[in-house]
Amino acid sequence: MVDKAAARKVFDKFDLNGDGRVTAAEFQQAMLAMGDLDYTVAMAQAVLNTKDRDADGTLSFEEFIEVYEAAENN
Ligand SMILES: [Ca+2]
Ligand SMILES: [Ca+2]
Repeated sequence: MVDKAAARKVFDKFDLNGDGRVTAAEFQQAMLAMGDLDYTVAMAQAVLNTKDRDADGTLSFEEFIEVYEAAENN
């Protein structure tokens, strides 16, 4: 069961421009900000590709939850 409030806080950190969508560039920037300095846009794009269910090129909050959930279970 996902803690949606906690996931929302993380999502807000990733959604740098606050438009409710996380792009690959935003995803990478957030990973860098969290100290993962080797994280590349290509890596962010790979995550995005597997979770972007509606194929709009960005992660919505609902799509992001899956990433969050996967990270939590790691
Ligand atoms: Ca955004
Ligand atoms: Ca999407």
